[in-house]
Amino acid sequence: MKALIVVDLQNDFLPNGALAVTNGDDIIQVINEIQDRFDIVIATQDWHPINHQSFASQHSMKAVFDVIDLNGIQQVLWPNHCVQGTKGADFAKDWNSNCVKAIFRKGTDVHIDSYSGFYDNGVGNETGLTGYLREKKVEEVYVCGLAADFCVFYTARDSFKEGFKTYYLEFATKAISESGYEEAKSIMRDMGVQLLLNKEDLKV
Ligand code: VGL
Ligand code: ZN
Repeated sequence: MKALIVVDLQNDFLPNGALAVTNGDDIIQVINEIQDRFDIVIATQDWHPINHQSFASQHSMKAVFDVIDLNGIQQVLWPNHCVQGTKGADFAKDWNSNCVKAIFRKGTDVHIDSYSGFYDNGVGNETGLTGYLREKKVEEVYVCGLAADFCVFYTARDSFKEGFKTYYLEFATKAISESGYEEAKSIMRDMGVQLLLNKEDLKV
């Protein structure tokens, strides 16, 4: 079975969103086009409580994009984003999300961030995604969405680590930082994640 994981395709990561990814909306159409070819479509949803500790607003004397030590883990401080139940946390309205079979919410624990759809940044708590994929007899995982250098990268990395043949859809993701994106791609190449640059490279 082949699964498509659409990572955090939410308003706050689109232009005018709280943590806007440049041209983030450009990928919606291609995701709409390819998603029907997969046996299962799964979404992740960044879903933070209002006082989440990854928010710069929760730390005095700190600014957005500062890096701090949060309970022993390096943490980039973000603007408030994807707050539970807000419009910013909703899926992009132009995305046909009707085909989504399961949604895995992450970043719900106030004390720790969760870039990956599989487990939090401390690799403590699982979302249940691994178990779900195994239950559904998934062997190949295709990852797209936002943002390329954070949640899409970590989700692809952990999918590979969990033993799934993993494809990272470069044509269906956009990055927050271009240098971070280059580094993420080089790590994935070295690991064995398959990077697909163009839609035509997708043999599904
Ligand atoms: C993300 C930063 C903070 C992402 C989520 O979806 O890539 N990035 N929260
Ligand atoms: Zn977040």
